[in-house]
Amino acid sequence: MSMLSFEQKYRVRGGTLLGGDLFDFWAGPFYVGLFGVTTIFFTIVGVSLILWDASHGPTWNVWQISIEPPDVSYGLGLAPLLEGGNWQLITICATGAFVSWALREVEICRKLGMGYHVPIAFGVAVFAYVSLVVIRPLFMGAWGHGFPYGIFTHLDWVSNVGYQFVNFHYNPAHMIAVSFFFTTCFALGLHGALVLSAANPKRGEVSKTTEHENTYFRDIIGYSIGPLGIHRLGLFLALNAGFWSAVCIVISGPTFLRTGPWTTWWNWWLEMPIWG
Ligand code: UQ2
Repeated sequence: MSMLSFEQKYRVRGGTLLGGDLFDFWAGPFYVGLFGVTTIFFTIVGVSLILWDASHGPTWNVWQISIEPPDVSYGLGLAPLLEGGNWQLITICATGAFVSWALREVEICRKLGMGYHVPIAFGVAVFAYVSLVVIRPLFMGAWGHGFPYGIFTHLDWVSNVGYQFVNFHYNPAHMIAVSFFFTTCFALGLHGALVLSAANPKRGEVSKTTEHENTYFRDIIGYSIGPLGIHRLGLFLALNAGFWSAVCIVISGPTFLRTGPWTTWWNWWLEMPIWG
């Protein structure tokens, strides 16, 4: 797949954002670019820090390893390496690697003359991560509000933060995010099933086409969004799931927003003057 006949036309110099021609080359099938170099750099440093921190920990059990953020008493200052300083450096490396990867995607879009849908979509996922470990901790005045980097410990963090707001499901932005996640799954279920059933008819029959797909949905619900439309809808639903997730956590905690606990936040509805 890496040497399609039309690659010669598109595998061209230029389109770089930074670094000019210096890193404008490929390593086998992979475009390098300045941001390929910075991605590799942040990844190697970040993973090394994780392993080095874990080597000081009580376990090599992958489910139990956890790199903890600093205690909230360190505020927005730097912490000693083994008391949250590694978490701070790993967060810088992770954000650096994710942003580098997004910018490498932008350079590839520019080379290919494509729209920026892919880096924008990836950027929303990065935004969801950054809102947890940078934006919300900044608003709350301590890096200790970030989540720990461990498989089970990050799940415990989510549970604890949820209960700090009594019942997180009353968070209106959380409701919107969850609804978008469910709708994304529903749309992908419809789409994947439709494509596979059209592409894989019973033995001896030829694959069906887009017109059969359209007709299937017109027959069953009287409407087809179309083969381009379903992908636009999928992108819209997925981006909104990530975006409202970021919103729902950023509005939970910062005191100047005065939003929690989420159960009593809804008192504005009960206190409306229209009830007399
Ligand atoms: C469709 C279509 C596809 C699809 C799907 C539909 C031919 C291959 C799944 C049907 C989708 C509809 C009716 C939209 C559903 C709306 C929500 C919010 C889930 O028409 O075109 O292309 O895969």
